[in-house]
Amino acid sequence: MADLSAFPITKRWPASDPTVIQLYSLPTPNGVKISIALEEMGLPYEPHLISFGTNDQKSPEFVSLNPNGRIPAIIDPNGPDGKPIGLFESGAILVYLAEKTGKLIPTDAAGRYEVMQWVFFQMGGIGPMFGQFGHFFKFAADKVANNSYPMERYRDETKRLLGVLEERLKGRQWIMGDQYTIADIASFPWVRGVDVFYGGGDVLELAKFPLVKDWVARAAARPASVIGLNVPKRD
Ligand SMILES: N[C@@H](CCC(=O)N[C@@H](CS)C(=O)NCC(=O)O)C(=O)O
Repeated sequence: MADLSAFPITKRWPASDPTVIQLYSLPTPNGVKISIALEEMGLPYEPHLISFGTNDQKSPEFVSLNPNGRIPAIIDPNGPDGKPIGLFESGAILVYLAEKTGKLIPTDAAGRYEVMQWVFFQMGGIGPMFGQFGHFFKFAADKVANNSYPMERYRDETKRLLGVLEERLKGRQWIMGDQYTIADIASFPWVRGVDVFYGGGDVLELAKFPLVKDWVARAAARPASVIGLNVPKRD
């Protein structure tokens, strides 16, 4: 039986089955990347709900696994050399899981770097910029009522990034062409999120990005996404 007692997070969120991957998350655009990938890969895992309502992500137990105090994070009891490993940052977790299973990533070296490039594009561009757009458009709209600059800046940057995706998807079903990969899983929940969570579809003129819209619909309809988009279940 795997021993996860070295991870203080397991005191507050105990593993009922310590032999499977422990996922600490919430169904947000970053959180669902990992549940969707785990579902696609068919890896057994145990989800633990990290509630923002009670600031669980800043608790000492959670911060012991992710010093950055943000979801998602995992523990894999069967990490490299058969030893348990804890990981945070969704991009790092996606790459780890893809390399562990050999799934959702091309087998050739050039293809692997190409996937990494699009995963990093999401991590450095889409995630932070779309997140700031959502902040100023939805959550802090009252704070910038007299200054349209922050909202406009992130709206325009979000649209620019959507344009980059639109261009990439010309003649391609998925970001890497025929193969569905962690690059799609990294990005589609964010594009879906600016519409579904933030209600920004009209302001961002999503209709002007038809290939992106169809790609999100295709990715979200996959059986693994239908499940993963709602894991862990909210209270
Ligand atoms: N770069 C990080 C970002 C993680 C992140 O921002 N997570 C958000 C949810 S989508 C979060 O935990 N927010 C809570 C907080 O900031 O307190 C990753 O991709 O894992």
